[in-house]
Amino acid sequence: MMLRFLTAGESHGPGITAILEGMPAGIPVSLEELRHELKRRRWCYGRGGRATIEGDVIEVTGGIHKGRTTGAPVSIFIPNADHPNWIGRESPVFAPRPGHADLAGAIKYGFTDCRPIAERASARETAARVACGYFAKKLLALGGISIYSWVTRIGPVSAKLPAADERMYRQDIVRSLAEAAEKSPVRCPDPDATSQMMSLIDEAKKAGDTLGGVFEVSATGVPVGLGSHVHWDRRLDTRVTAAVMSIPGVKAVEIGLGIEAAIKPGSQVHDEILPGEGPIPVRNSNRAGGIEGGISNGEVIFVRAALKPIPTLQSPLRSVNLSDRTACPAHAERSDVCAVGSAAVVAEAMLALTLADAWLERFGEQVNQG
Ligand code: EPS
Repeated sequence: MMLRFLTAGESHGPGITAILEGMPAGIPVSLEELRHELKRRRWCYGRGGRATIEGDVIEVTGGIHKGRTTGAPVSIFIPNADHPNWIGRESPVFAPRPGHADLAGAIKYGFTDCRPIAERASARETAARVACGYFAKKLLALGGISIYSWVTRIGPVSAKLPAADERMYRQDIVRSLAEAAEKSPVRCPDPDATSQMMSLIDEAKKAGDTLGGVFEVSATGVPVGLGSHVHWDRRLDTRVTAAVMSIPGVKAVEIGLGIEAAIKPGSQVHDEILPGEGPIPVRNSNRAGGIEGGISNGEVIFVRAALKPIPTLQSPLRSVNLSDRTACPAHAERSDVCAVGSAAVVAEAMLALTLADAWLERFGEQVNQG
């Protein structure tokens, strides 16, 4: 692994820390841009009060000198603005929330109070991933690679978008969908679907319920040859899907046609190879989603992921009080109703980190902007 990162910290603790190691020296970076990335993740329609409390102030305390990476580990601290409000007011979590890490974590680590599990399992940690992802994006940009995301579905409401075949193949469509998504409070490029999604979120909120959804994340400009067919863990599709699946709440990840590829005959799944005029043969479709045999094939990398509804329900499901084993409603506290738009931005970061790692494996020695 050429580029790796670790995070530490709890949702309501003093802050989240990340160390990103493997960034080459000399990559130009800006705190302004980094703050903008954090802002893109922080708020989408359906997030709770916490998103307005957090300013995602960021401190970069290592690995940068005069606006460029130095080649040393990049160290990042994102203080939790909500931490001071939490001191002395933290409540125990005795009734694990179905769908949350609460119960399995409490049993595994020997707690009756699930609070320590809940705090670390919180998606607050993804702020640090987005910060690390920013650096990966900057590296990829030097190689002409850009990352985009948008939301296609929230609960039962689906966006009307160009056909999947087209959005996987055409870079201009990818870019325009992402541009439109940037203007939507739920990160959905379809304005009609956006309004319906927002109403649905309002209804879910009123009912004390939560909503999941589907987002797509893609990378353009990816050269042929990232990843490898030679071992399962070097395959780019293995790495991309694991990275996206690691986002809290993600339950399914597809590349290209994904599950649909199992339903159609081969003649409608595989992308024909045509002579073209350039140095390598060309394609006129991209149902593979830019990866064949575990190797990037030069087309748009196209990933789709499904996020389950958030497990903290204000009208809670049934649970058990772990301190006395009596039946009771699951723990409820302030939370988000829907965070699919934020998860899409986190997926951009995870895709960027994965591609940057694979890119450095292939081209690393050629990078030095210093
Ligand atoms: C989260 C619950 C909510 C989210 C939080 C993740 O926080 P709180 O319980 O303080 O209202 O807003 O996400 C963030 C703070 C963030 O920045 O993403 C959870 O339980 O996972």
